[in-house]
Amino acid sequence: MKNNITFTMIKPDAMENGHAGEILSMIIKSDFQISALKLTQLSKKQAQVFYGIHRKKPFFGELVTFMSRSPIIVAVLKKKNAVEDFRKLIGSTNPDKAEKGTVRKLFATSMGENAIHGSDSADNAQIESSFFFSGREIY
Ligand code: 3AN
Repeated sequence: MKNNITFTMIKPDAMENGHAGEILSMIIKSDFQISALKLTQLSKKQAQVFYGIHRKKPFFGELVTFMSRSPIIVAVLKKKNAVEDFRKLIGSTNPDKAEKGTVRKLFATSMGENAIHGSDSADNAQIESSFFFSGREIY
């Protein structure tokens, strides 16, 4: 059961705009079980490390500034086929292309400020969960 967890962040834009409660409700109603949850704020340095894979991209500086500007909610979610099902729930990176009813269609304002993160693979779900939570914080 390697692919039964995913990792998510409710990003600064969604937090600032008061959408956290509604997003958590969508997640729970979609049958994801919350295995770990916390409110935190990334430093610029931590955001650079978390998004290290994008460091050569033109939007990297903007991404790091955005992700560190306000507190975020981070969570580990459990469900069969979690990574794929969660990517469906959040929708495309570009909110204009996101399907109706997805989190990004409802709450994202742009490609950069797109409300929510979801891991793109089971391996990354593990890595990203460990970035924020110790083993004993994941239930
Ligand atoms: P996703 O979050 O859908 O997996 P990634 O991994 O390609 O998308 O990108 C990570 C984050 O980088 C996105 N969630 C978004 O905040 C930002 N990002 C991606 N592409 C762009 C872009 N073209 N312009 C600005 N920010 C971007």
